[in-house]
Amino acid sequence: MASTVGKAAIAWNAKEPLSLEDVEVAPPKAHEVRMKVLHTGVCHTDQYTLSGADPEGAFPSILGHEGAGIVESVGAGVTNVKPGDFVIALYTPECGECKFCRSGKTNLCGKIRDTQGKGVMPDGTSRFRARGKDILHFMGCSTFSQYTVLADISVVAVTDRIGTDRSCLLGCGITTGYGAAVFSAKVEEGSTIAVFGVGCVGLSIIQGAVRQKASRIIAIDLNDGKESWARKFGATEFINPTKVPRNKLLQEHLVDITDGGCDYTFDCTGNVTVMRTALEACHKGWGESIVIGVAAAGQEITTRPFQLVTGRTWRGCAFGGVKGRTQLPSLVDDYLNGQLKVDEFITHRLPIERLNEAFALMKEGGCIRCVVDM
Ligand code: NAD
Ligand code: AHE
Ligand code: ZN
Ligand code: ZN
Repeated sequence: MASTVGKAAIAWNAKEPLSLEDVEVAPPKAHEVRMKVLHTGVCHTDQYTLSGADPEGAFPSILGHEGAGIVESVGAGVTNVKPGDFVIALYTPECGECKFCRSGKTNLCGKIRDTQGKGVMPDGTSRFRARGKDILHFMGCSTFSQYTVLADISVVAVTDRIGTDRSCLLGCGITTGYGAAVFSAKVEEGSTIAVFGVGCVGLSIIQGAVRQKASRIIAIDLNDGKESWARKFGATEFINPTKVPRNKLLQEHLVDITDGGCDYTFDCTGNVTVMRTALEACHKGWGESIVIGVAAAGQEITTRPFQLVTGRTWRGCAFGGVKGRTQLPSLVDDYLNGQLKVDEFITHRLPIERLNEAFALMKEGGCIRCVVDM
């Protein structure tokens, strides 16, 4: 097999716009898959890494981790997909064999995590070259490229009846929020929940909580424009933290209006002060706060240990606790059966040539998800 050349949006350095250029993409080695990316979403985490805040951020690299496309070729020993299959890229792979996968306790497969975090394939090398230099991979996906190479355990084949412009969003934001509510927190019927940050992830938590029949879903965002979004997805209340009455702390206000606190709270902002508020807004004795937002290098969370002594639980999850190869096909079925909203998240569409504009849209606050046509 030969290298192929396609366009990719390269992040040469943190804080710089991506540069669209030709990239040489080497053929897949054993247990690797070369994928023609057809659509990619742009997640807040791409912006976070490009901003330089990610301790694992390394450059030059090809970002993007919310992508779907078609298998172009496979290396030796690949049995789970074949050329022509429609696939979703998985930044949380699933090998089924490692200690993590066998534990039944987590979706955090450990098989390739070390090399993935260093921006290389499992054999320690990159498949991308541009301007005579090796370019790093990102989150095992690099979907801001027309062609990318992934480990075979980092792809799942799904029916294309959904369309790759929709299935790409199941590669991160929608699955992350929905999974956090349904599979990680396991929100129960009648629960009171609070969601901090009404982006794609927060709206997906709301969608999951509606499915679990939560009775109060309190959405919280600094942007008043998010109220109508939250209510459209099923939130019962909306709070702008800057408008909390009588100079109360937001956590005190939430405890007041919920007869002692929330059953579940979710941070989808990546702000460590918000994470504390979310924990302290939980009900004494049983409330659980789930951290989803990613915080900048050097940031740490604090609270009084008494908050935990008195029965609140503080935890987090990645990719909603979802095992991609096992569970994503059924989420696609849910979409096809009308039980999972996906189309509603797409506020913008751009061609690859305008991918940088997706980051500007994210900052403006009116964009839930921008789908990029590769
Ligand atoms: P987004 O930018 O679309 O949404 C974030 C929302 O939070 C915005 O509406 C913003 O106005 C709001 N916000 C920011 N600061 C706030 C504050 N102090 N109080 C209240 N609201 C505030 O982002 P997204 O794509 O939905 O991602 C949300 C977070 O989750 C990001 O940190 C992202 O990196 C992270 N993320 C984590 C995972 C995971 O697996 N753990 C997966 C996807 C995204
Ligand atoms: N690299 C960062 C952490 C970034 C992070 O937490 N990533 C999430 C996915 S965000 C998707 O939008 C994740 O999967 N975490 C688990 C993992 O194994 O990376 C840092 O702080 O070093
Ligand atoms: Zn993401
Ligand atoms: Zn594994």
